Amino acid sequence: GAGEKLGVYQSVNIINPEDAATLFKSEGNYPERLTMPPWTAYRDFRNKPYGVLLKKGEAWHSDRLILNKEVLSLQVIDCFVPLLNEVSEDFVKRVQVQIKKSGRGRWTADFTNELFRFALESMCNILYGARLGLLQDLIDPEAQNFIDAVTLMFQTTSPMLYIPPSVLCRINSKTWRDHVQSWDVIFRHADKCIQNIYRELRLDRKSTKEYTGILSSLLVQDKLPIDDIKANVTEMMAGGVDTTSMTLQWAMFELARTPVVQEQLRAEIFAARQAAQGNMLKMLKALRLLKAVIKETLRLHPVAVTVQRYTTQEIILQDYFIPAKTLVQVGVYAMGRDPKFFTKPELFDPSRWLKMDSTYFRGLGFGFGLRQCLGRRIAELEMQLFLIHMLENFRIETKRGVDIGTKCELILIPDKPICLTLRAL
Ligand code: HEM
Ligand code: 2DC
Repeated sequence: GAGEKLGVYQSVNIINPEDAATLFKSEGNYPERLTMPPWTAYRDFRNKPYGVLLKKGEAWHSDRLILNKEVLSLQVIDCFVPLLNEVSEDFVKRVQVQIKKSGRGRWTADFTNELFRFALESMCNILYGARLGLLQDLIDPEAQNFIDAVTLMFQTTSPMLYIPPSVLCRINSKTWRDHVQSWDVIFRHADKCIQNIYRELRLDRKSTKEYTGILSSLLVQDKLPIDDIKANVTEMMAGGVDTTSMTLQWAMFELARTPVVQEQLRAEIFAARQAAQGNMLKMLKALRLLKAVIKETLRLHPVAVTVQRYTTQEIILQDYFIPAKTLVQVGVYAMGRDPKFFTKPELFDPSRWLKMDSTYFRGLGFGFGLRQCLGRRIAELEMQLFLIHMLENFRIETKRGVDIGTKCELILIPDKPICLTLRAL
């Protein structure tokens, strides 16, 4: 555990699952990760409240408990299935139309923006219980602006990570201005969506039996002040675009490069579909390989290069005493590619997750514990349903021998466009 000085931060970096276990088991009731000065600076600058992403201590804890019930709990995620399922089905229809148009039985493209649109449409359908129509040919330019703003927001974060917020604002650099502008677009568009639902809810209380999305559920419950609801819904709407879409793109790329696994997965899906007789919840329970495919994708292609915590007490890692209040970073990307923890790490082999004798603290793609990804269950479901429908309808192919690396634009993304071919089965 060598200490490294990075700008103004000092951190201890670890990659051993046992060390990660020691760290997370002592994280306490209010775990904190590395602060994001540009993100908090924007909110302070515009006088906007923080959501759970940026809150700390008891304020974070109480909001997080309320949100967990609406977003992460086992009871509520079943409500998401029909909402996410229809978006995936519409994506398939869109691909089918494109294939017909091509006249060649296939569609070859860089699917980045298609997947951004899919991810935002999915997220909004569960947040607002309403479709934005992003899987049509012509989409609302404001939605596209929102998508582009999230990307630019991430891009402009990294260069400012180690600059104190007060300085950021004072120097008024191009990066800072772009950053402010992208958050402005994000908040304005989210606010518009939120206002629509808010108004609807006050006019006519829709049939209360049907599930109408996370936002109306939060509004009806009335446990969080409206400004906090807005802050959190905005974070979820923005957090749900690049994360799941990039992971899905990597998953399709790996499945295209490993046709044997793709066929096994397709077989599992067909069998589960038959056995479940149209009961999607039952079907999802049976898909063990599918879940392993997603874990394996996040092992090789995590969204977050590290998961970090400030220690709350002294701990021992590899014989080193780590004092309280030290920033410790678990190198999730490095761990996933280390032969000490994964045999033949370069191989895309989802079955390793089914037969490995120990997966102990090896699957950290969504972080860990009380502070883990709030959108984890949504992301998992969304990605599972997408892959189910895609594999039931198309063969995924890619050119042989094209190597795609990874670059960091705050989140990890492909270093060049990934070209995929979807062929009607
Ligand atoms: C936090 C990954 C999708 C919202 C995180 C963290 C990771 C992560 C690693 C930090 C967790 C920690 O420190 O332990 C991912 C991945 C995703 C994904 C890999 C998809 C493949 C989403 C989605 C949403 C979302 C769809 C929208 C609901 C959040 C929020 C936090 C968070 C709000 C902060 C939670 C807190 O501080 O309490 N995510 N995420 N994420 N994520 Fe995600
Ligand atoms: C970036 O060194 C690299 O889920 C830094 O949905 C350490 C670090 C800290 C926090 C991580 C961040 C990295 C990557 C992006 C993450 C973020 C926590 C949440 C965020 C992983 C690894 C993300 C993408 C959220 C973003 C929500 C936002 C759009 C409102």
